[in-house]
Amino acid sequence: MNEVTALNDKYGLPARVVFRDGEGGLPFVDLFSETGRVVISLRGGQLINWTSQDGGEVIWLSPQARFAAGNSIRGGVPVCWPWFGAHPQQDSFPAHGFARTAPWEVLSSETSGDENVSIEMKLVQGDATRGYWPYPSDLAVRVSLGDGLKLELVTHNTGATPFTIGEALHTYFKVSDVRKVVVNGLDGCQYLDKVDGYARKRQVGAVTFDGETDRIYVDSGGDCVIEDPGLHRRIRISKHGSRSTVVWNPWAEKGGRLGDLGADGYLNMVCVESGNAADNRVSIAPGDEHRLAVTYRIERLDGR
Ligand code: TA6
Repeated sequence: MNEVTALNDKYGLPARVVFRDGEGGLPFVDLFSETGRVVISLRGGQLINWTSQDGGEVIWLSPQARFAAGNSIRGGVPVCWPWFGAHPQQDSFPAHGFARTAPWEVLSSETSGDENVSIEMKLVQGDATRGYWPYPSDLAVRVSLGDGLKLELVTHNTGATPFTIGEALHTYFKVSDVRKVVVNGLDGCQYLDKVDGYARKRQVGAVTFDGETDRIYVDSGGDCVIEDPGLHRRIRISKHGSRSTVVWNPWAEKGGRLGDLGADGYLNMVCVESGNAADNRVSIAPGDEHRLAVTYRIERLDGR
């Protein structure tokens, strides 16, 4: 019996939770609700698309995304764990940790009425990952589709020593034209400007985009809102257990160099990432859990 068949037998729910062979032969799972649909890759535990009944495509996936083993998938919601960005000591370690390229296993799936459907997955750790992360730990992701889309990232310290993580749900949102959107909710927040040598600056007003933008806003726990007049919508981002917000758009030159964003892909995406990075990394005591939760909701600008 192949993996997808076994997954459907154990966790599939007809017309609501359906496992299938996706791009690159990766096991994918589709979650269906009357409010929309999400697609998840079990490699990386990564949501790769969310289409809302009333808002169209919300989470962006690069047309040039690579699904081969070892590659991170460009777009969706990559899971950055147990560090964010470059590893603090080991240059050879993968950027944003190893969770997003590792296999994940399904823990459970469930539905509640026609609107709510969810799945819980767990990172597979072992000999292949211990060299990166020796600490006994569990990492789970829960994806819940219903009134909006909720993602939860739960780290459990199952060992006898404390450890410190950096993390983020590195979400790529689809926008009409990044030059015409703004991100509200970060006014007054301090940020590290990666485009300017990680200089510490303070946000004034809304975040706008007219070039490469790569900022870690620290001590930023409030809602953010992506205002997109071109798509007649705003996307509200509400979070708990996350003190950092990362805003990223590579713009044309870096976007072209990435090789999997497409020539003009930068125009139709913006990352607003909920995490704990830089000053906000999280220390977890033995036996304790840390939960990062974020909910995305669409609001129509034209009142429809
Ligand atoms: O979250 C922003 C960032 O750290 C950028 O500096 C850029 O590296 C981006 O992540 C994408 O990283 P990736 O390793 O997925 O190409």
